[in-house]
Amino acid sequence: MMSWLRRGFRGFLLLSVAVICRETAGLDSSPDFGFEDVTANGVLRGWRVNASAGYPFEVIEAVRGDPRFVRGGECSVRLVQSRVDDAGKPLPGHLYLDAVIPVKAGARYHFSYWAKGRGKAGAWVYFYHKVNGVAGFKSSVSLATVSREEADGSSSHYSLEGETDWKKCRFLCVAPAGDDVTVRPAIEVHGELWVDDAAFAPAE
Ligand SMILES: [Ca+2]
Repeated sequence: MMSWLRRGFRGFLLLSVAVICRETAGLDSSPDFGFEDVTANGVLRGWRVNASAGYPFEVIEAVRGDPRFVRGGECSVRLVQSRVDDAGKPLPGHLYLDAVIPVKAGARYHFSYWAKGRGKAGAWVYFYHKVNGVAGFKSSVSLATVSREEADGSSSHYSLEGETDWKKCRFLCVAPAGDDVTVRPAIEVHGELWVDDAAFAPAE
């Protein structure tokens, strides 16, 4: 009898752990910061272009196995957007992380990624506020570069001139007030850039 009870209890524990793991995985959604989740047709599964808000790209192309253009893992992404408006102002593309990340009110984070190529590299975030369990849009913010010196004097973007080395592009994100706020970062590009190894982490 005791043995049966012990087995039953152990089974219950294992089942509980399995349920918790599944729920945790669902919450975190495992952001694809390395651009590694690519279909056989070369489509990135963990990132998307927000068609409703505009900011499309002429080319979004997963790059696999080319050491010149892949910094970490097996894949990176090539982004091309060269269009300008009637006044000659660049029309950048925005590539959005599919997952959303929980943030603490008022806390400072760095959103970063590595880029190479020729063009301008910026960043945006979309904040969502959960009300009654449903995540609703809260605000969108263009992120400032972490340091102007690092970004050649610009507070809004990095300029890449076709250097052969990867450049780390770092941006500061300050979470707004409120409970249950999540953030979706977006990579902003004008020109032709290869991007890899993104990260979103508390500022040191
Ligand atoms: Ca990668």
